[in-house]
Amino acid sequence: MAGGGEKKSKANATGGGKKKEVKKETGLGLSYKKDENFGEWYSEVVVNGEMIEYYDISGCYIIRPWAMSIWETMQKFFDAEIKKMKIQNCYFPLFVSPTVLQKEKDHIEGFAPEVAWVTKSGESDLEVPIAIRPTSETVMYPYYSKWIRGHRDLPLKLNQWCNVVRWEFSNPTPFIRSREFLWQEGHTAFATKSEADDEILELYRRIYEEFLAVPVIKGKKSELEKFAGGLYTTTVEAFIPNTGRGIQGATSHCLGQNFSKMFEIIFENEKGEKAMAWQNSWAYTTRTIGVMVMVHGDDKGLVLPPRVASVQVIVVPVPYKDADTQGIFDACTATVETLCEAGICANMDSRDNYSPGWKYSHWEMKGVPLRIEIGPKDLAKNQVRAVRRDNGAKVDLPRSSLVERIKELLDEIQESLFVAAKQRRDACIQIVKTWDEFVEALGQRKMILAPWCDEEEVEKDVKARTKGEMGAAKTLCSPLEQPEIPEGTLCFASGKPAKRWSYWGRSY
Ligand code: 87F
Repeated sequence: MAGGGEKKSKANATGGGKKKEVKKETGLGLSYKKDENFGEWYSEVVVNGEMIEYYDISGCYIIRPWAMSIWETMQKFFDAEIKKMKIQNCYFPLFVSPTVLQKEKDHIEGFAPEVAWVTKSGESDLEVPIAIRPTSETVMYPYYSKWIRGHRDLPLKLNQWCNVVRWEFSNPTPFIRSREFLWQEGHTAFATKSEADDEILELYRRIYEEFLAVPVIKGKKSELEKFAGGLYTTTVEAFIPNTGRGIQGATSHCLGQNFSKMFEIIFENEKGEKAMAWQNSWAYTTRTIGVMVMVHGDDKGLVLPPRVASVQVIVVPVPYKDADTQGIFDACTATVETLCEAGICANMDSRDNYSPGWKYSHWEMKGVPLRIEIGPKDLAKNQVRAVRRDNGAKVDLPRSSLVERIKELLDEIQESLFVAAKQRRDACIQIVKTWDEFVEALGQRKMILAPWCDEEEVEKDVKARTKGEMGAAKTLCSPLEQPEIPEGTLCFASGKPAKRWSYWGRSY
């Protein structure tokens, strides 16, 4: 099918009886409801909200300006923060030679089916096929080996913003699981044992909570779920109440000396002895945007937190019959100017081929946090009407104190999106002590906090015992902030003494 993606056409074909009234009236609106068909709702909302266009290669998506600007906002924040930490940006090639890729063979083994290869140039076969990076350890670390000679070369702290390709086979979803995605990957090397980077994990938390208004839990991955190449993995975990699934939001690995052994990242320490570097790596991806859409979006479309919205305020003129149309348009123009001068991202929708009602639906679909309407009555009273996207609340504001009030409103929206999302997430958290309670909570799509013996075999057993149509349960993380474990607390699954609290559930 030309230019069409798998999901989009399906959405159009199977819309059936669930079409909403608004769609008939305006040609806008969504055919699926978030609570009724979450998967189709999500596909529709990212397309109709103009974030994504489907592409003719499955699992690949066009990121449109409306979504790219969100990525750029997060990138600007994160990039400035890591520069304060003396982390430097660089760029390594997209292509990996097979010999270098093989170097990491122990843990590449499980990942091998996902590696994409270039085998031809034009009509002729390449002498040696070339892999496309799924991650850049094997690309970067040979050069770390070359550049790190003495202890004065350390620490080496590099980051790159780039795309990676992982040829996923299960259920491609825009932002959440795509075959090509954007990320930053940080790779640091130190002279002494480094811990997985707490500072970076805190930046990831801030991206989710302060920018995307999505609550996350900082935690440590289990042995089964960690990156096999490292000593341990930390994570920020989000939760999608509608599907009852946890989702890894970003990750930071303590690699120990595993890679420096493999790649011979060896330096002479202060005593003149040979030593191996200690390493961390960490990443967050465009998945962040998908999580935000899933958490905040509603039946009218996207709901963007003000801090990441490229348009924070949309001003819509509401002319009426023979009222002073020019006066209304001038008031709109002046309002946009005033707001922009104050650093608020405001725009006017001055198109004359659409009605105000159509424009309301359009900007609601795109998730703009605040709408300002100016009609004849507002003009006469020297006021504007502001309408919140998150809760539909309407308030009339005098033009004299507009900037302060709009700033307050945007802050309030940002805050209340987070509070509401946290309430919904927390309502899904269930503390369980026994297997029966666990099974019941899983059936209710909960994010389960349970005392655990922290044994790999027991997690494998839980997976096996919960296998089914919806997918097995696994650990999401052990929260870094651990509730107390009273003496004698037993593991919910094995009955052995519990070592720590862990979150469990189905996941993306
Ligand atoms: C897919 C294909 C080949 C994940 C893969 O998390 C290799 C891999 O090594 C692979 N999928 N991984 C693990 C990535 C680990 C690590 N890399 C740097 C990160 C953070 C950034």
